[in-house]
Amino acid sequence: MLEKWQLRSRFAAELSRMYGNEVPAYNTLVDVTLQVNRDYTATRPGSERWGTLGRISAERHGAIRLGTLGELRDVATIFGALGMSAVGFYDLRLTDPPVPVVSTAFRPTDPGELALNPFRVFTSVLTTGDKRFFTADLQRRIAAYLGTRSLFSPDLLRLAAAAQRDNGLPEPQATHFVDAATRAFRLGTEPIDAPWYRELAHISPVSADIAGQRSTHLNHLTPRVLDIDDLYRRMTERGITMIDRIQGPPRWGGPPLLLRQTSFRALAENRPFREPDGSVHDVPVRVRFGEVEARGIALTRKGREIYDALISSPDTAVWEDAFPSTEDGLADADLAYFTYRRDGSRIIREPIVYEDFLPASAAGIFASNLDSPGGFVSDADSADYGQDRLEGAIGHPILDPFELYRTQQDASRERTHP
Ligand code: OOG
Ligand code: NI
Repeated sequence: MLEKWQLRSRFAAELSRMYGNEVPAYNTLVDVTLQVNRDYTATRPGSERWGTLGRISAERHGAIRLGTLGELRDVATIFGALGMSAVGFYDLRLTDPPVPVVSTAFRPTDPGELALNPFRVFTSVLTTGDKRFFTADLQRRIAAYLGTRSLFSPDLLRLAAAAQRDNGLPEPQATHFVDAATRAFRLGTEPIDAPWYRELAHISPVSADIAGQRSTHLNHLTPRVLDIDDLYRRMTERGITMIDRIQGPPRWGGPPLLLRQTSFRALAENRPFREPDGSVHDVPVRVRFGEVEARGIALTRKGREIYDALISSPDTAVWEDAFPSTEDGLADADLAYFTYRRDGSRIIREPIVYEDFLPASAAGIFASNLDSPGGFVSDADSADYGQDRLEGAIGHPILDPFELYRTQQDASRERTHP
């Protein structure tokens, strides 16, 4: 019997292999990431407080984009079988620039499960009903198109339900399940309806990527690096053009905060497009890319408010004024989360690593990797895509990341009492 975490860990490894075969620059990114992490841990004693080299070497997040709440329900079944729950609600319609999606992240929530394998997937759903992007006529045609596709085979969903129910799968079902789940996120090979894709791409490239084809695909896969500035330098030295900056706070004198990410644009990939006269020809499409991230300490709501107010400032001094530059200072001011354990008569405090995402960085990732921003039909958005609608599809409440960190902190404190 393979437990859920073993299925998760196999799935993450299979996706990584598939993505590496299809997007070779991803393999370079993973190689350089491993080198940076080895060098970092070798020269910085205590760096395993941020995660063991074993966990970090296997650590990835993926991103997928779906068209409907029905597709979200199916994905929740598949990820549920892998021990991943929906955490956090991200409304990217509110970011600058707005993106017509709402998102959540599927991930393990228990610290023990995260240590076994922390694989997470940022999952977005197209807000087809958003009047700012789509006219009523186009909304109808998008819904009709999406209504006729099925992303996941009945076999895959049946195995997922069985794994969910039995807390894992025996062989050979486990292998079938992981293979089928991996294949569901491969780049499609079926010809794309050219006028339809172009019509959507003209309005919003994200909508074309989501609703312009009959399948979904893994959009990027992100390894975790311990020193993202070093990684950025080494990738640039290898001749890989990264986006112009690292998203998130600048490098500063204090402990790493939340999340810093950067990415490179993938090369254009040829996709078959079918014209109305029936002819099929290759068109270069840039959708898949490579991203890398450094994870730091999880901030409390209070810490997060400061962070959000500063996020556009590249000036290190501004950050050093606003945040205490030591873990003691962050803990005393209740700005960040920690765990506590007793070692003899001493209490040892460790940072809790941020396991989630940031809407501003997510919007930046969407925007930096699309060919054009797309336009607006009008400025009123009456579409209802709140958290409760996603929860209805998923069949569970979306968990609040702050609550998860606080519960972990409080539970660890409890255990230090004799
Ligand atoms: C998801 C973008 C969000 C991140 O790391 O913030 C994301 C997407 O491009 O579909 O992956
Ligand atoms: Ni990402």
